[in-house]
Order: sequence, then structure tokens, then C-alpha cells
Amino acid sequence: MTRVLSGVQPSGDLHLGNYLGALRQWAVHQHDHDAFYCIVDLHALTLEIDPKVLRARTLDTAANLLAAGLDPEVCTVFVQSHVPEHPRLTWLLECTATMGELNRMTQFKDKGRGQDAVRAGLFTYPVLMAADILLYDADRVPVGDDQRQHLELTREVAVRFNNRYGPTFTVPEAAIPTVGARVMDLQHPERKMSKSVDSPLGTVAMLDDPAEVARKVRKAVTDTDGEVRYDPEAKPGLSNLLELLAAATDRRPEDVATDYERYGDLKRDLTDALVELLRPVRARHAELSSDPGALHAVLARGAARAHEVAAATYARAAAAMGLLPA
Ligand code: ATP
Ligand code: LTN
Repeated sequence: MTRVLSGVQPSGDLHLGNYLGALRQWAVHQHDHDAFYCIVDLHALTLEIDPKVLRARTLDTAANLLAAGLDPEVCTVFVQSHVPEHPRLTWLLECTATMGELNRMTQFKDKGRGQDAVRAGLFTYPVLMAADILLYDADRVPVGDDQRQHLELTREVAVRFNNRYGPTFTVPEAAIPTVGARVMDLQHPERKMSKSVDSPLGTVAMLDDPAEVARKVRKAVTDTDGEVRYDPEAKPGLSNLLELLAAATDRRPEDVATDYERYGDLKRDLTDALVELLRPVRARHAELSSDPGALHAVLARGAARAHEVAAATYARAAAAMGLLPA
């Protein structure tokens, strides 16, 4: 069976972009792949985060993943820092990747902008991500469009390692959805919806109640020409709403556009579709959160299973590079 692996940071409340761009695909992939889904808490340390908040969010992210449809009997859900091979392999890969390659990554520049002391970990972040993927011999990595560049780096590092030290890693492929891969902020449609950016009206959380969803969609920024047309360049706000309705109803945004003449009608139907889409997720999340002991148990089982696979790959890579076995 082919392997999939993906990761999500416990860096804030999960939102529609995470759900449509990533989690919904993860839930599908778990049934026809050997699937590993990782809560990447080490990645969350690259930006300022209160230790208490990080701890609580890591557990809540687990509840969110299960609420979004991941079944821990079918796939492996685990926390990155519970498997020590992630930072261990990162070092080996940092000695494989180059400064030039990391300098070309755009995410650390975006995230570091405006900070006076950018952490070194933000710069090497993509190498930790490569380790996450390569440790599990993942064939496919379901992610949103923003991760395309990191996946390309992972492939290059894997190929270089294999050429230099002999066949060690599976070279993974990105699996990026055609609709919903880049959900934009409802207030700032020129930037992606993001957990770690404070935009209360622009971000629809997976757990928002129907009244909040309705309010945010009603206030979503559009334009004044009044024509319903899918044109992300000229009409980013409206096109984002069309794309969201398309993703929620499994259609194409161009086709959805032909159903509407007025922005208000589109917003009304989008609200209804999102409320229905999120209803079961909210209900399951409420149930799961009432039993933190069960969540901890799921994560402990996940870590044990992940560790088995990761330890074998790490040993292979360390031996290939010439490290003396302990
Ligand atoms: P942060 O703001 O902390 O970087 P994020 O909201 O970008 O968080 P991540 O944890 O980095 O979320 O990403 C989890 C998954 O969700 C990734 O596969 C990512 O590609 C996807 N994703 C994130 N934001 C969006 C978005 N706006 N549209 C579609 N997919 C997204
Ligand atoms: N960098 C990703 C999160 C992430 C990830 C991974 C995704 C960390 N490790 C491994 C896929 C596979 C992000 O910021 N969305």
C-alpha cells in the first residue's frame, strides 16, 4: 500500500483553508493509503508561542483532526516531538541541503517579516519538514498550494542524498487539490487565510458557529462592479467566495458563477453550504474534547507506531552517511 504523510502546526485555531486545502483530503486518503498525520509542534516553535498555549493547542489540534474525519483505527495520528527521529534526521538533512536552497524559500521571508529577531529555526524549517516526510517513506504528501515549494525542496534533498550515499529515501510527490488549495482571507483576499495571522473577520474557523459563519461571509470584501464572474486576478474577493462554494459543493468555481446574478444570493448560499459542511465537525469536536484522556491515548498509540517506522529509516540514513552504529 502506498504511504501518505502530512502535517499541521498547532499554531492556532484551524480554519476553512486547513480543512478544504488539507484535512478533508487527509480523511479521504486514510482509506486507500497507509496514512501518517503529524501535529508538528516543533515547527510551531519557530514563531513566538506561549508554552501553555502550545500544550493546549497540540491536544486541541488532535481533537480537530479526529473531528475532521480522521479515524485513529485506520490512520496514524501523532505529535512530532514524541518521535525523536524528526530532529535527528533534520541534522543529517541540514548537512545535505544548502544555504542557497533555503535562502530561496519564500515562507520564512513572509513569516519573518516585521520581526526584529528571526529565529534560526524559521530558516531551517523546511529541512525539518523534509525529515517529517522522508522518515516515513511517504509516496504522497497532501498539502495546500503554499507548501509546493517546500515539497520541491524535499524532493531535491532526497534525490541528492540517494545519489551521494546510495538509495535511502523514497522521493515523495505533492498532492494538491484542484479547488480549495488556496483559500484567501475574507477581509484581505490578496493573502491566504492563516492561523497565525490575526484577522478575526477574515478567518472562518472550522469550529465557528452558524451565526459567526454568517457574519463573516456577509462582511466579506468583494468589489463594486456588481458582476458575478470567476476572475481571481481582477475580482479576488468574489472569486474566493465562488471558490469556497465550489469546494464545499464539489463543483468548479466557473460553473458556480453562472448560477448567480447578485452577490447577496451567492453569500446566502455560501453561508448555508459552510454551515452544513462544518456542522458535523463541530459536533464531533465537542464530543472528543470532553474526554482528553482518550485523546492522549490516541496520540500515545500513534507515536509508538510512527516511531517504529521512523527509527528504521533514521538508522538507514545514519549508516549510509557513515555514522558508526551505537
Ligand atoms: P500558519 O499560519 O501557522 O502557517 P496555516 O494556517 O498556514 O498556519 P499550517 O498548519 O501551516 O496552516 O498548514 C496545514 C495545512 O493546511 C497545510 O497543508 C497547508 O498547505 C494547508 N493550508 C493552510 N492554509 C491554507 C489556505 N489558506 N488554503 C488552503 N490550504 C491551506
Ligand atoms: N510546513 C507545513 C506543515 C508541515 C508539513 C510537514 C506538511 C510540517 N511538516 C510534512 C506536510 C508534510 C505548513 O506550514 N503547512
